[in-house]
Amino acid sequence: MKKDQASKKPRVFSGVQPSHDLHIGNYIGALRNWALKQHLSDNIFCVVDLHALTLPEDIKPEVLRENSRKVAALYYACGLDIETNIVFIQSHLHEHAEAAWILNCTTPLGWLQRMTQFKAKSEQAASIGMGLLDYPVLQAADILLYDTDEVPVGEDQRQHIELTRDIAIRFNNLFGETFVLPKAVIPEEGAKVMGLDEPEAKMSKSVARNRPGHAINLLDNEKTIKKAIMSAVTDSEKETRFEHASAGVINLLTMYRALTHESRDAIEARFEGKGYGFLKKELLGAVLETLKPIQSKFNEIMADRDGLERLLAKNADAAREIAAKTLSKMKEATGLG
Ligand code: AQP
Repeated sequence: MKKDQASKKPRVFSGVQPSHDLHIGNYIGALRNWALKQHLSDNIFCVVDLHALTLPEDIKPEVLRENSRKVAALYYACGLDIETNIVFIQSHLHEHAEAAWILNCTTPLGWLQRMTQFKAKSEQAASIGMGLLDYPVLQAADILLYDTDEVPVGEDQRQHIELTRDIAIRFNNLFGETFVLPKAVIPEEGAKVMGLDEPEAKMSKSVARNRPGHAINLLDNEKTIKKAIMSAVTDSEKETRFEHASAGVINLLTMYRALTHESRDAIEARFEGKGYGFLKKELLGAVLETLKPIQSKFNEIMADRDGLERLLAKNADAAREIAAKTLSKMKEATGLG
């Protein structure tokens, strides 16, 4: 499928749910990489608030609405250029839900029941709605509406992007070439940041909400961050080599590496024989240095609420122009409209 766009640069699309506070895993696994490579691509970044509704009892309406603005402001605060990136809120466009319905009709149920994120989240929730099962189809709609080539995400999303490709291939086979096939772009370092209090499980927004010390949130103050890092799970050894250390120590080393860009060898040499207290102190320094400018840029953007609302409305119009074309192709192909 050829892309109908003047730009030769690949189209990048990604998003984050404004479900709870964003953490350093979201930053290292996703947001930071969007900013680092933004000049190489033609970018669209979405705040996926429809996805955040998949566990509706988790979040109050006024909190969801406010979180969506905060996440958009954080995208910019983490380095996205305001002029060159389209940042918008998913529910500002009806095209996403409409495209998801059409894809629902062509996606076999078994594909969704196999998703590991669905299995994990449905085990944790007291009751689940259809939206949770359907989450990856809406995600596929998000991605496919924009003729996306690359989806920069953390490791946990790999399976969903593979499913998006399968959904696109099936639709193309059934109704003719309609979608570009996207691929996941996963960072080499920090693709899966683990919980500080439970280094066997990934750092997660929803877990962090009920467990202080699980995550470092991007908007946390210095005292909270220090407490979380200093009480991170390690072990009773002194091993600081990436290949030999325990899960908790590898997690600290990995975060340190992702934030400082130092080589593994340099990091192992720096921490050898020094004890975990020193590693934690150095990591704290790297985290604070990273988060300080992000927090001050975030506060600046949030202080001009009208400006932010205008920007999001303008970007929603720009996104709609692209999404509406693809949706209309989907309707044409399937005999709708
Ligand atoms: N621990 C992580 N390490 C590296 N990358 C991560 N991402 C999430 N957790 C980690 C990446 O962040 C982006 C946004 O994720 P999302 O909000 O869309 O959904 P998620 O993957 O389900 O994130 P969370 O933080 O775990 O939220 P909850 O608990 O609400 O589900 C994605 O690119 C993801 O890979």
